[in-house]
Amino acid sequence: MSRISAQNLPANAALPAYDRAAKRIGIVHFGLGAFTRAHQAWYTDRAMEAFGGDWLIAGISLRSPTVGEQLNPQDGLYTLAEKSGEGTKLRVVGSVAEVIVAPENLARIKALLCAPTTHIVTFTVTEKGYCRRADGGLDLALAAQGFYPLLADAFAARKAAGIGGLTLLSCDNLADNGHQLKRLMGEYLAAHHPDLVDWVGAHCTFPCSMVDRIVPATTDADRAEVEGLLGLRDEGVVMTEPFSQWVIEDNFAGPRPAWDAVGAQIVGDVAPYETAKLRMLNGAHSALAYCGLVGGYTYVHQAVGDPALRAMALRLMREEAAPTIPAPEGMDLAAYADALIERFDNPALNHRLIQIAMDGSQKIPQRWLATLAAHQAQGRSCPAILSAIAAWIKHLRGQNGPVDDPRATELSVAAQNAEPVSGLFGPNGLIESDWVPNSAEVALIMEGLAR
Ligand code: CS2
Repeated sequence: MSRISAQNLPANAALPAYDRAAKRIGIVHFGLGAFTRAHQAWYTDRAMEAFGGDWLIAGISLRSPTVGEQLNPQDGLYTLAEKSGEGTKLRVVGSVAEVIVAPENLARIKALLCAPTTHIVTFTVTEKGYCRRADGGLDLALAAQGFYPLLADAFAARKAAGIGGLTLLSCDNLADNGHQLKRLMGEYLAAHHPDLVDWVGAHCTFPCSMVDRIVPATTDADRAEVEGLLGLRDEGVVMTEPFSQWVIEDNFAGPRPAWDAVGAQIVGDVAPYETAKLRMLNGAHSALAYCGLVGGYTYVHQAVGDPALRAMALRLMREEAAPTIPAPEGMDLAAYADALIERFDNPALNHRLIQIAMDGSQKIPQRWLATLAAHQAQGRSCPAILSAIAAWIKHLRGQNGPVDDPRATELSVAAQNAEPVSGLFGPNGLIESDWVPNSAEVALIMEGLAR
């Protein structure tokens, strides 16, 4: 079976209706995984199709050659399959021009980051890709292996050549993602390139954004299914749900694609959207992941189909998370919770709980702990989140197999204690946050652990 490429595009999938060969790269993206291909690259593809512009994307992989091996032989083309109970809708996405693996191709990366036609750098490097220490500061040793030195080099070259600055747009599930990136980049520059701090402050921006689309990791079965539909082999297939949302702070250093004309919201303040999404969607997701795995389920739709887990997820969203969120204008948080449950129910996605369970130490603070802290201040407790914490501790104890987390070893040791809560949370805990569990909360977690 031949590989999908610019020469043999299939007739049965929607194709990008623009001349890719005539377009230039305008965006450099760090971490071109499945999520970006279902989200930012798809928005950019439709924006170029409807409104033009030179916004092809060059993806940078900091370590793994896999995505490059999948996409480069296909001219960067790949199929996006939207799946629901009603069937599968295909679109061939044309916005990715090339994928570059960092260590071997530093010159190419530098040329792209320094090109006057590159205006935006986007990031989906996951929570751990920002190289934060437990206290939130930049881990300089880790940062040396990440995107920071590449950007610092680019800033130096742009400054020297008198080229404009860049918009640095974080698309990861971190609270205040743009502000965090700005602060961390600032810490890196202060340590290694203090001469660039003022230039970056004057020429670059770091908008916050809220990104939302459920994108399970692609499996061999997914690739085989799309091969049957296309009559071509596509190694870069991405599966996703019909829903998508992108809210971006209106804070660009230069031009941008017409993302707002194809569904993105460009707003003054992203925080209310981001808080609602992190505490409700992602909060419920992580709770379903740990409680669902402990309950013997594999996929999100199975876990949320269990009446007790469904009630737990609804309680977490409606009664625990929602009251702590200043609702975005015009948004009804109760209706949002119902819509999220419906998305979790999607029977066609096969979204693995173990995928969500990964990197809990990086996710839990913004998903659960901020909610717990807000309620504690009012003298209320959060039984759904506390039961999810008990399930996370069981996960750390190895109940669901090996733990995939950058801090797995120390977390697993702390979780083995007869009273594991104080080793994980609070003043002597491994996870820094404003939430210090009180005795009633510890008791509820211990009850959950005994169940
Ligand atoms: C999930 C997210 O894997 C996870 O941790 O909670 O990737 C989630 O699917 C997305 O944020 C949805 O937008």
